[in-house]
Amino acid sequence: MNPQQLRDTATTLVAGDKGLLAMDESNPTCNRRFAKLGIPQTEEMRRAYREMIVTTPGLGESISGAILFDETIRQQKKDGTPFVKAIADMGIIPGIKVDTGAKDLAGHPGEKITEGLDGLRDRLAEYSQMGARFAKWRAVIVVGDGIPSRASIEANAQALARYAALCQEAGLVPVVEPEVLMDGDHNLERCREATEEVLRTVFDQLYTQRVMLEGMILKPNMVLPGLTCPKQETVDEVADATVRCLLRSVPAAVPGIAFLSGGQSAELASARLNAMNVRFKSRLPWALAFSFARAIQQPALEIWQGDDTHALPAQRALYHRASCNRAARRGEYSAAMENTPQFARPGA
Ligand code: 5MM
Repeated sequence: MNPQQLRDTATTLVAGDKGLLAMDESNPTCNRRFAKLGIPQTEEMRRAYREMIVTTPGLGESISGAILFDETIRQQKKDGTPFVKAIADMGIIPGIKVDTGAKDLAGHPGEKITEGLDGLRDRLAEYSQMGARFAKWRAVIVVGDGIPSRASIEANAQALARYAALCQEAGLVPVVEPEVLMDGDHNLERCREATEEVLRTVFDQLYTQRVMLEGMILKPNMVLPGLTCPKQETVDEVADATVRCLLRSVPAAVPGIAFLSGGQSAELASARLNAMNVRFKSRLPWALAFSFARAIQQPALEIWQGDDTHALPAQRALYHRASCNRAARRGEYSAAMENTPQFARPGA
């Protein structure tokens, strides 16, 4: 482990107004998203889709790091250029998802535990050799009747901390992602309560496992009402609740917080991130950035539809969403940007 290198990588990932692009959907998740649009669920289609993403001109203006899946980090562009090189050539730091998925937690119906610690040291060494400089692990916390349980919170927090310690040993910056799901009719306060408990437990475990906080990134959910909760708070109320929760639970030594989008619409995710930066940026110890998958990719995927003749408009949509989120980091995003052609760089 080289502490200075870890610090430098973590700081670079959240520097300025850039953020992360999560393009680490596992094959089942990617296939599910393809199936909804009638796109064939094959390895070649997944490769072609990822090629469309990594060849988007100007993506590096807004994106500091891209999280890949195991299949993707081993793939190349049609001309033989490895994706890792294509990404690095745009000034984007390659990263890798290293968990092997959320499974049912024994004895706790409805709850999940993320797996992937077995053999992780060797996998990290391989990914590092392939050019990855950071890694990601996602824990899934379900909110419902009587859950999340302490068992699920503690087991997931301990796995996140053990993963993070192994990453730093291997010279990779851990992106620590405890996701409190939006699914359900719980209200914003319930999400705040669960998120705060989860984050406090995660940082307790990170301390126990001797993880260097300056060399990591936190990737949490925003504090939101459940998707089917009748009361949906305003953008500013969500921003306030999220920042208040983070101030109570995230140590100042962490360089950056990069939110997941979690199923919010792309526009809402940008608006909420923007509101946090408008209202609090100058008073926060850490950067507030993004690490979105759906909220950056979904419009582009819907345009691409598995047809490479749609690549250019799809890339425009991707570039546009990345640019909107870059503006949100500065606190300069507005709904009006959704209709301006200013962000349409690809092929402009
Ligand atoms: C929560 O998912 C992460 C962020 O994506 P969204 O911004 O769409 O919420 C993402 O990195 C996630 O880990 C992958 O897309 C899904 O991974 P799996 O392993 O579930 O396929």
